[in-house]
Order: sequence, then structure tokens, then C-alpha cells
Amino acid sequence: MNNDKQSFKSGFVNIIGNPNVGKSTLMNAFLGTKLSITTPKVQTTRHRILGMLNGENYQIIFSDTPGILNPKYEMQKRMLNYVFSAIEDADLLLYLTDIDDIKKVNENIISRINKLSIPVLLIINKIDLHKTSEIEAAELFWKKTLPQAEIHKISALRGDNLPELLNRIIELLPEHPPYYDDTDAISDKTERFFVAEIIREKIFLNYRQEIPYSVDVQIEEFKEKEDITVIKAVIYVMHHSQKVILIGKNGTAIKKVGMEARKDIEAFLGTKVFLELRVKVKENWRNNPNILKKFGYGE
Ligand SMILES: Nc1nc2c(ncn2[C@@H]2O[C@H](COP(=O)(O)OP(=O)(O)OP(=O)(O)O)[C@@H](O)[C@H]2O)c(=O)[nH]1
Ligand SMILES: [Mg+2]
Repeated sequence: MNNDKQSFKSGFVNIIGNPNVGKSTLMNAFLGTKLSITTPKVQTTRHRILGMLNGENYQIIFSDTPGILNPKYEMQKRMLNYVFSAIEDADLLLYLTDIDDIKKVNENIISRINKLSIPVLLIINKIDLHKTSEIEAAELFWKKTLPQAEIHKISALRGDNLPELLNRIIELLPEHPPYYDDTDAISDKTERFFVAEIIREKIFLNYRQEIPYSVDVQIEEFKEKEDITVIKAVIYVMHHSQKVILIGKNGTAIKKVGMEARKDIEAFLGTKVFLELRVKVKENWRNNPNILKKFGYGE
């Protein structure tokens, strides 16, 4: 029995990369469940989200992180800080790219990675979208840019090479007892957090231009009753004109968001859900440190 304990592996496997390369899709694929929201738009993920994967002899704590960006406002600064923290506390770093983002390499991040002494896997994602010659060109580029990284080629969406990648991750994990005793827990974030995220995902999918980036969702009430969960959420926008767009003519736009979100929340919670959405204006919330803190964007 003692031997078994000694060979247990556990560690923090942090996923970083440019916006939209498939970081959240990859973590969800490993976990076998849709935990982190994913959309075709950049900057979908705004927080660092842990996802736990428990095996017989291992516990992996994945971190999904926001895409690397050049911050233009305070919320984005905090998003980038989550990336920095993920570089610093990783036992194993997964740098995800999608071939198209070769031209958008952030030198600061690359030099930080090149100074690390932990194993780094450079993962070329979305191979289902590219020709072999394009994939090979990307490989060459990354061999030069991150010389110590081991290269893997995958499709997070289709599942290509994911079992091999998972085996390699387990091989590289340090021997360590599990960090989390509760093997049923899948994340450090609460159900309320994920419910707000589901609503935000529907806003990303239903609105264009600056609207998704001007919105935050907060859960004001979350009551589990015998046969239904009652959820009241507030969607914060920055200007009155955005509130008008969000609600739409006769409320049709917001109704659509509510219906789509309710379906996913019901599947996520496994209960029936009553969902009430309200829209409120909070001027310039993205730049207000106090509001950001209240909204869960720690420094
Ligand atoms: N074709 C294809 N699409 C993929 C693959 N992986 C992810 N996608 C798509 O790429 C888009 C972005 O995926 P996300 O997982 O949200 O990307 P992300 O890196 O988490 O993005 P941010 O949170 O904005 O930084 C979504 O539309 C995904 O369905 C893949 O392997 N192949
Ligand atoms: Mg994401």
C-alpha cells in the first residue's frame, strides 16, 4: 500500500496561449465535460479556472486561462495577470497555438517561458483545419522559438492525439500526494460562477461588436427548491445604448439569451431552472477596481 502512495502523481498543468486557440476546448476535452465556456470569439475566458481530473494513480489540476493580450483596460490587465500567475505556479506548462497565431507571438511571454525549468509542451491545435505542410512550417517555427519545449499536434475539438497527450502529461507530473481530497470536485469555482459563465457565453454568441466585451454577469439569487432552482441574474453593461441593444425590440433578444442559457444551466445543474435576467448600467465598470473586485476579478 505504501508503494502505491509513493507512486501517486499530482500537479498543476496550466494551459496558456493566445485568444481563441482552443484552451478551454482542450481542458473540457480532458475533463470530458463542458466546464469552461467556449465561443468562436476572442477573449471568451476572463478568469483562471481550475479543472480537476482524478485517475487511479494521479490527480491533474488543469488551469484554463484567458488568452494572452495587450491590456487596454483594467479588466484586461487582470486577465493577463492570471496568465502570468499560471506561468509561475505550473508543474507543467501547456502552450497552445493554432498555427494562425504564429504572427502574434508575445515576446514577453515567450521569454518568461524560456526561463522556466519545468517541462513545457508546445501544442499545435486545430490540425483538422490545416494541411500537413502548414503544420510542419508551424513546427519549425516553434522549434526555434521555444527550443526546450516538446511539440504535440492535436485537434481538441475532434479529439486527435488527446489520449497520447494525456499519457505524456501523466508521465511528466511530479510524484506528489493529491492536492485535493475531494475527488468528486471538478473545479475550484462555484456553481453560481458557472451559471453566470453560461449566460455570458450566450451573450457572446448572440451579440456583435463591442457588446460581449462590455458585459458582465452576476448571480443575485440562487435558490435550490425541491423541484426547481430559482436563479436571478443581472447583466451589467457600460452604457444605456448597450442596454437597449441587449434587451432588443419587445425584449426578444434578451428572451433568446434567457432560453438558451436556461437549457444549458438545466443540463449543468441537473435540475429544472427558473431564470430571471435583468440588465443594469454600470458606467465604465471594466476600469473600476472596486467593481472589478466585487465582480470576482482579483488582482
Ligand atoms: N476546427 C477546430 N476548432 C477548434 C478546435 N479547438 C477549438 N476550436 C474552436 O475554436 C474556437 C475557440 O475555442 P476556445 O476553446 O473558446 O478558445 P480559447 O483559447 O479558450 O479562447 P479564449 O478564452 O478567448 O482565449 C471555438 O469556436 C472552438 O470550437 C479544433 O481542434 N479544431
Ligand atoms: Mg477560453
